[in-house]
Amino acid sequence: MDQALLIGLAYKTSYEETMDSLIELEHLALALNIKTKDKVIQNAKEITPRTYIGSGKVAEVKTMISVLDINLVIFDDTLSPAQLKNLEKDLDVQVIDRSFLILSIFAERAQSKEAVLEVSLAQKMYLLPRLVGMSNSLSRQGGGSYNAKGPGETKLELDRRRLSNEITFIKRELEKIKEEKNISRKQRQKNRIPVVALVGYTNAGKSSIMNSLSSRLNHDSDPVLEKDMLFATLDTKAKRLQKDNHPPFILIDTVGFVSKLPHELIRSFESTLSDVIQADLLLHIVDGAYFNHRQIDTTRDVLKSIGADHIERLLVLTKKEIALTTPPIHEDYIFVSNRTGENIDEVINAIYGHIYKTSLIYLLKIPFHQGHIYNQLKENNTILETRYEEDGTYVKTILTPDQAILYGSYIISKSAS
Ligand SMILES: Nc1nc2c(ncn2[C@@H]2O[C@H](COP(=O)(O)OP(=O)(O)OP(=O)(O)O)[C@@H](O)[C@H]2O)c(=O)[nH]1
Ligand SMILES: [Mg+2]
Repeated sequence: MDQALLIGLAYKTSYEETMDSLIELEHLALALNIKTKDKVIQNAKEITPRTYIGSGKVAEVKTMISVLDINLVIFDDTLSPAQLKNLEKDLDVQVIDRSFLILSIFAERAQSKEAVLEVSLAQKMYLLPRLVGMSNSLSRQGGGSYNAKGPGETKLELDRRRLSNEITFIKRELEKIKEEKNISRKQRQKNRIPVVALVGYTNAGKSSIMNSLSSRLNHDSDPVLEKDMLFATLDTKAKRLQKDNHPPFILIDTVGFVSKLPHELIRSFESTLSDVIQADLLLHIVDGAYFNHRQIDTTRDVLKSIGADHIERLLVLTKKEIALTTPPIHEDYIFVSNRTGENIDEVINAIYGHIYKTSLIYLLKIPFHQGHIYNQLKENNTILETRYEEDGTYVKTILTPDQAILYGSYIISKSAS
């Protein structure tokens, strides 16, 4: 097991905030089997360009390394290529940063072809500017458990050109996957079923909510993986859910966020996150038991950076049955427990309230030779009344504004629902 020393700089942040972030870094490290021996915080008014922390602190850290038998130093912020190189030279152990750590976790967890490609792209983009003058850390082969599945065959001697070619190749592959996804998305849109996406900090309980909603709505598909682990979910899963006598919606579970998420990752996860950008409603899931407002802010920031901040958002807190206090949030939220099922029905009602709030009751006349339209309505909508007349089937049903456009030519009249 690697023995690590974690280093944070209290620069424009308080000591407490920096420590919170280091504790999270400790969990991230543990996800890769790296044990944290100690944490160091430097209060600083400025960043030292050469080594990020000041030279006095570097000397102090060097002593700690030998006393504590440290073989890995992890910085909580992204280091520049030159800083990495200088620090390795000064400290004489392997030095990595938070971005590299997160990328390594993603690499270890990625399963689907899409996620594997996205992570690999992010790693290569991270590596590219760091190739020149890079010493041994980032290219080290299987040296530590955390990068066993690390940047893969990317060795130091690999030149920029080869890395650039690989980046181009992966981007092309991802483009193809995105194309395929677009087709299936178009098909979904053709049926105009609203899409609800689960978003939030990693380990907040997104996958658990998906399972709670699925079982409450009698959806008999396999549950998705829920686990007390950072980044348990890396792939997108979609389920079509429907409350009895109500129209259906698509629920999407996807990757969680973490603070200081490497920007390479956000950029390369474009294909996975595209589902979020296209959603009609976001269920923002927040851990209600280990509540930290920073997690809400981080999720908001990431949503903004991927262009999803305009989408309507519903705040849902989890782990109610073990929460000791009521989290201090100044906006509406639903507090649920995925263990006891408390307030899960409220979430379902709130989803319906949001996605179908502008729905109206329509009377449609469907000619007999267009029975497939009636079948489509029966499958996707709530039919309130069916009457067979001489000139066609008369159907009273609830339609969303999108569906009203789609079925426009069959509409005879409408009334508020
Ligand atoms: N006690 C309790 N535990 C919960 C509740 N909801 C989720 N959990 C637990 O919290 C942990 C994380 O849940 P997940 O659903 O995997 O979280 P996630 O947001 O999907 O996390 P990532 O996919 O890793 O981003 C799991 O161990 C769940 O069993 C809850 O309401 N109460
Ligand atoms: Mg999950």
